[in-house]
Amino acid sequence: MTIAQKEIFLKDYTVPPHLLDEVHLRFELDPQQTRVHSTLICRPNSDANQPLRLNGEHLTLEKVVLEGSALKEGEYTFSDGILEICEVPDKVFTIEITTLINPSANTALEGLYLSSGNYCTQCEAEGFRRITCFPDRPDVMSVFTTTIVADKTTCPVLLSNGNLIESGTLEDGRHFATWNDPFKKPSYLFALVAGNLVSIDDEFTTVSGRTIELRIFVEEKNKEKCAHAMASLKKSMQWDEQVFGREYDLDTFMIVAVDDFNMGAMENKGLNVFNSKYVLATPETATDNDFDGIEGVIGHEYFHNWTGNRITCRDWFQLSLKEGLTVFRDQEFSSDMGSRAVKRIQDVNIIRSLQFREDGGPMAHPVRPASFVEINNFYTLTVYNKGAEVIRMMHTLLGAQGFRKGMDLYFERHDGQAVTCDDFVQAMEDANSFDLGQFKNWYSQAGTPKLEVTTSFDDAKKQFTVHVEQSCPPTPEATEKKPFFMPLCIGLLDKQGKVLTPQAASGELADEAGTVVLPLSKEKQDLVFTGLEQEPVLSFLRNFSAPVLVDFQRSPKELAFLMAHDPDPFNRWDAAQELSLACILEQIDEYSPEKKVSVAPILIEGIKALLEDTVSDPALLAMALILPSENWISQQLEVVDPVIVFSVRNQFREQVARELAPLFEKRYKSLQTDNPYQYETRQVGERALKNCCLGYLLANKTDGTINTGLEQYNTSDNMTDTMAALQSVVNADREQGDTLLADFYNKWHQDPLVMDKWLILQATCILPGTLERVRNLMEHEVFSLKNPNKVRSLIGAFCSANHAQFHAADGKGYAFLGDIILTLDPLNPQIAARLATPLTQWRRYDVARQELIKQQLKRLQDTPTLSGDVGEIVNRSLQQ
Ligand code: B3K
Ligand code: ZN
Repeated sequence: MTIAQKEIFLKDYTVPPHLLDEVHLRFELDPQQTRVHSTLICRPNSDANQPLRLNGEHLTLEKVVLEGSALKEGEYTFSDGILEICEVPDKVFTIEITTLINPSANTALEGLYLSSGNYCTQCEAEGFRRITCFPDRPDVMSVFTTTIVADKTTCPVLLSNGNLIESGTLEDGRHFATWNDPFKKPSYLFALVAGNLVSIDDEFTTVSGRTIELRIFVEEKNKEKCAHAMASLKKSMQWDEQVFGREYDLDTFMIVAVDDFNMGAMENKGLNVFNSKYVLATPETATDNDFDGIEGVIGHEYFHNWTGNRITCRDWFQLSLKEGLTVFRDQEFSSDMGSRAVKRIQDVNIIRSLQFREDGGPMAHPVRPASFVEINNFYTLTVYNKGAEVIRMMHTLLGAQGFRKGMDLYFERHDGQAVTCDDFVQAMEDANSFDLGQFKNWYSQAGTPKLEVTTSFDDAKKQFTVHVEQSCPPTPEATEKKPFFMPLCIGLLDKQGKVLTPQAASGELADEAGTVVLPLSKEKQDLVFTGLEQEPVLSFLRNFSAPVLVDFQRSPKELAFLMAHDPDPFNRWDAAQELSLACILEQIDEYSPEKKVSVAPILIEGIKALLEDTVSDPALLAMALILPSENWISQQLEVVDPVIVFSVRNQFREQVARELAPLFEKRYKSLQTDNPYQYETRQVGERALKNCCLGYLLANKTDGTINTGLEQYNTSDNMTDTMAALQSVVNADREQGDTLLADFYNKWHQDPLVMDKWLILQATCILPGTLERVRNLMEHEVFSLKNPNKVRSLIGAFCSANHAQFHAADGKGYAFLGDIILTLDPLNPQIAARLATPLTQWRRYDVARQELIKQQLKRLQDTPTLSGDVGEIVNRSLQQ
């Protein structure tokens, strides 16, 4: 049975029939019975007198008052999530609505809910309609004034968007606070927080000399863990001024950390609500990765103030307008704060391993989707990360200055508006007199383009030609694809490794690193370079200048040459990846359980050179030592057997570890230090390299290697080294691993974020028996199905990162996930739908696994009470 679902189309967009001049809200907070009074000053937005339609879900409607008189039954209807009042004045009018909601029963974590006893809200995308009846769409923007009334002892802190304009005490131990946000905003940016919180305060002086009060609100026990978040916030504010000329606009910027949150964080105007994972950190409790993540997410949400809040989306199809752009901005911020090349490699890994997979599956959709059933399912890698790549390509095509001109024009034109991706591109075009017409195919076509590349050299003409042929596979929305327009960054080297400064026959010149940016627009195109004495070595798609797959046949020797000589750090790393990928694929091809995997000598030599390299950035060396991910390897295969992929990659790693054991040990030792922990680029890179070496040392299972891990665990004074040691031991030896896990639990069981790490380590353990372990951990007191971080750490990690065991041939992993989705769906459909992602990929596997996965999908589809969230994923997955 297929559940009928309501699909919404971009082509059906119409302007809102009513706009709002003002919104006044009054919350009387109570865990079970919160009453919300809202007063809306409405204005008709068309000549034809249209009924007033407001969205309202999961609430009790108590009262509707139109222009001062209460409406009686029959004067309005309220069904299927719509409150409709047919007879409304054709001039400005007032409507008052009273609703009753139950925050304590809200396990979906959308709308108003409780986290650790504190009230908080999540309204994007459509959570506001769970609070009151409202035109809950992003193109209805208004000024909000919010009064919160609550018990003074349990809720000493009362927060909403904007500025505090009044507060005071009421009878019965209650108090109130009134907030006014002078900037017009859509309902999805509304926020309310109330509870027992403390704040860490600081300030920032803006470029124009205004002092902004910065406040981070947390539970009392966490107040020592906010220094890094605060420092990151100040850096973000300064960076946006320097790089984009954007100054903060309110007098206060507040962040609240909560433990129960469906995603990373939320950019509500002046009052960001964060998953505590992206706020709380000390060297003892958080890893370098966590510190990176906090800096990036604090930046991301802060940057939304201009790209998202001041200028917002007209409709949810335009989500990438704010998300792709803001991801691009946070990527640039992190690149400027740390190592640019490392950041680029991390971002490209996400695109290749995860976004390409999405693009190749049943959930594939363009950066600007054309339709959806549940918008929450479209907060995807495509909208966010591919969206950021699309912005990056414009940056590459127009240059940093041209891009900035486009951004300035965009802000100037659209401040205070709800706009479309077309408006953004138009600003870029107009500011630069650059035609981006064909470029817009990136917004409307799904799928990963593939470039087939060959080269030729004409001795007589001293001419080198790169032949490029682009294609894009069919995706659910279209079979025929128009060619994409993209920048190709290209470099040439001579056979001795010297960097050449090529000149394109079309006129483009190389920059100081020898990179030429050439636009590709045709299905088949020749890129010609002139004035070359000998045939050069091509360095193609430097810095991953377009989100495409490249099919360019190169010998291991050529890849090793580029690994050693390419001046583009990204391409040096990429050559290393491609070489290991080729070797691993060859072994997968020849796989038999009896045969030992062997590593090609040229690769061993390459890795040896990395370990002996004392000049390059240690962070980059660490990245180069990591073998291609199982996801990325799997994407190269016609039919995937995840058990074989894991086994070959793992044996490969063990073999490298064995052959180069003394070098791994030497490098590991050379990176030992007595310097106290600091989160600082050089140290982070050195720790990454050291811990990468540790991983290899323990992968070489000979006597005594485990002791190095045990020793690091016992002597470490920071979570980065502790986790690296713990992970290596847990994956090497069950008994010793269990001892350390017990010790770790004793030390940290009171810290939920550290316990998330404890769960992830166990869920991703490569030793046999992990599914059983995961099942047992679900019974453990630290686990809760109601907490998204716990679900992601235990179940999400097992199903999406432990490929070999999740995809065990007996299908038990699939059945386990099916059970969990069915249990979680009624509680939190958004998280349940996310968990279903691995099932969408069923077509990639062998027939036996396909059948087993389909059984689970059908079982979900046959569940009459299934949510629209999960239903959409399941239906799309099973569509032919
Ligand atoms: N805009 C939010 C995401 C909201 C997700 C709603 N399901 C966080 C962000 O991207 O900054
Ligand atoms: Zn965002």
